[in-house]
Amino acid sequence: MKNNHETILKCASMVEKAESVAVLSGAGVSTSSGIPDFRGPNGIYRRKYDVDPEMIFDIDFFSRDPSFFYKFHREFLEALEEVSPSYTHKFLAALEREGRLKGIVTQNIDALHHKAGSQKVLEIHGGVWKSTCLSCGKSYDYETSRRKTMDEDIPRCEICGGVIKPDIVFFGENVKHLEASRSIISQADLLFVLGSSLTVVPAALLPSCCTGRIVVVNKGEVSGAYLPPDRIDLRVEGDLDEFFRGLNEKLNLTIQ
Ligand code: CNA
Repeated sequence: MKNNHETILKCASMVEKAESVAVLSGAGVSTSSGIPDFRGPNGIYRRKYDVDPEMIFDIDFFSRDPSFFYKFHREFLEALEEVSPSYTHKFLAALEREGRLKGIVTQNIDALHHKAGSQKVLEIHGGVWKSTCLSCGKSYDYETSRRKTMDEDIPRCEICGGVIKPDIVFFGENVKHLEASRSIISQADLLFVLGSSLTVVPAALLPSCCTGRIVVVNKGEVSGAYLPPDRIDLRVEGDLDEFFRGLNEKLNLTIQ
C-alpha cells in the first residue's frame, strides 16, 4: 500500500486500539539521520571497496584481517558524533512516553533510539559503547576504545597486545537478548517492522513470534522468507519519516 490518507487512518486506528506495541527496527530508520543502510539504494553494500563489503562484519574475515573493518569503523565513529535522531526515532520515543510502546528490538548499532529518549531498547546486534580484547577479555569503555581506534591502525590491548573488538555482533556471532526480544514481540498486540529488509537471521525470524497485528513500513523489498506476506496486516511502501509525520497528524503525540 502507498503511504496515503487511507493507510494513515487504518494504522492510526490500529495504534489507538493497541495496548501493547512493539517495534523491530532496522538500518532504514537511521538513513535520514545520515547513516547509510546495507541494502538500500545508497547502502554500504553498493559501495566499491577493495574487499567485498559484506565482509566488513564477518567474524572470520575480522580474525584474519581486522584492518578492513577498522577502516570502515573509523568513518562510522566519526559519523556517529554528528548524527541526531530521525522523526521516526522521536515518534517511537513519544509512543513509549504515552505508555503504549512496550519495547524496541533494534538491529542497529548507532544508539539513536536511546538518543531520541527511548528507554526500552534491546540492541540485539550490540553496539559500540564497549569493546573487548579478544585475547585476554579486558573490557574498554567507549572513550578509550574510540581514542585507540583513531590512533592505531588496529587497536591493541594495553595489557596483552591482543586485538580489541567493539561489542558489535558480527555475522557468525550470537545475537544478544534473543529471549527477551521474543518475549516482547510475542506479547505485543501490534508490531511495527520498520526499515528492515528482513534478511538477517535470527532478527528476521522475530516477527513470526507475534500473534497480534503486524505493520511493515519499508521503502524497498522486504523478504518473505521469514515473514510470509499473508502475516502482514498493513504493508506500507514508503519513507518512514513521512509516514510517521502523517500518522502523528492523527495521533497528536508530543514529539521532543
Ligand atoms: P538493510 O538490509 O540495509 O535494510 C534496510 C531497509 O531499509 C532497506 O530495504 C531500505 O530500502 C530501507 N530504507 C532505507 N531508508 C529508508 C527510509 N527512509 N524509509 C523507509 N525505508 C528505508 O538493513 P537491516 O536492518 O534489515 O539489516 C540488518 C543489519 C544492518 C544489521 O546487522 C545492522 O547492524 C546493520 N546496519 C545497521 C546500521 C545502523 O546501526 N544504523 C547501519 C547499516 C547497517
